[in-house]
Amino acid sequence: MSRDNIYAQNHPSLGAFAFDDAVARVFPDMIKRSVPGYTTIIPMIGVISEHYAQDNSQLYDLGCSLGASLLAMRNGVKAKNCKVVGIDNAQAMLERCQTYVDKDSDKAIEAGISDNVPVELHLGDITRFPYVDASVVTLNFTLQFIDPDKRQALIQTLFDAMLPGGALILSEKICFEGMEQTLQEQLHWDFKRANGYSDLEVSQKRSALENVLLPETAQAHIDRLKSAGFSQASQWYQCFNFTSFIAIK
Ligand code: GEK
Repeated sequence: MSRDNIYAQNHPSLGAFAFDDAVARVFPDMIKRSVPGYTTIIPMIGVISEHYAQDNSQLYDLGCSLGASLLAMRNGVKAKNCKVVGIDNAQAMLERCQTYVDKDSDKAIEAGISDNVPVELHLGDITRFPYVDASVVTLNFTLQFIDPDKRQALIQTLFDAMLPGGALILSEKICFEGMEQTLQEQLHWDFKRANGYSDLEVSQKRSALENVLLPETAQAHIDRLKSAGFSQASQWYQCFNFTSFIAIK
């Protein structure tokens, strides 16, 4: 796995963070060392997918990157006649994702698994995709990159495309009211330093993400999910300022 050292040198004119080729190349290392709880959340997405996938339905992974959450979904599903659909608008990410999916398919063939769930990858904007018959929808740290004014419409589209009893998994960096913001933010930076990032890397990455990754409070997410119509919406996981929600139709 290539090590992320994108922000290790001083960048005098720092551009906004983008999911380009340099990021795609180091992404597995970057996300594991930057997002507290990521390595717990991924396998749990498999567990949740197994529970909520319905026969003859689609499972969607929005902002699938290199396919970590997508493959957890694929390998969790036990329901019959399902398909997993991954969507991402970064070509560099999706091309690498295809190679991970192919490796996963080869492993299944070698293991003699004949009913491996088919995967379809689409290069495109998650706010414009024609979703249908969804039993499980995952946004694993993706909604935070969508224009806040478009978030309600996206969640509503997903709710409308979901089958009764379907589940939406939403993982996000969140913000807090008052002193808790400072506390959680500092613990996140400590986490990054404990994982080998320098102060310069932490501070340059923070500046690059400003106006690109826009966190909201946990309550704002719950309110949005409820107002879209989900009968139940709650946090199932939190580590510092990173959390995951589950919403049931
Ligand atoms: C994982 N789920 O490893 N349309 C499509 N894709 C988008 C859009 C958009 N409008 N905006 C951002 N993306 C993954 C991790 S990363 C999270 C998800 C992170 C894509 C973007 O290209 C990137 O691949 C992904 O959303 C977010 O479980 O880097 O913190």
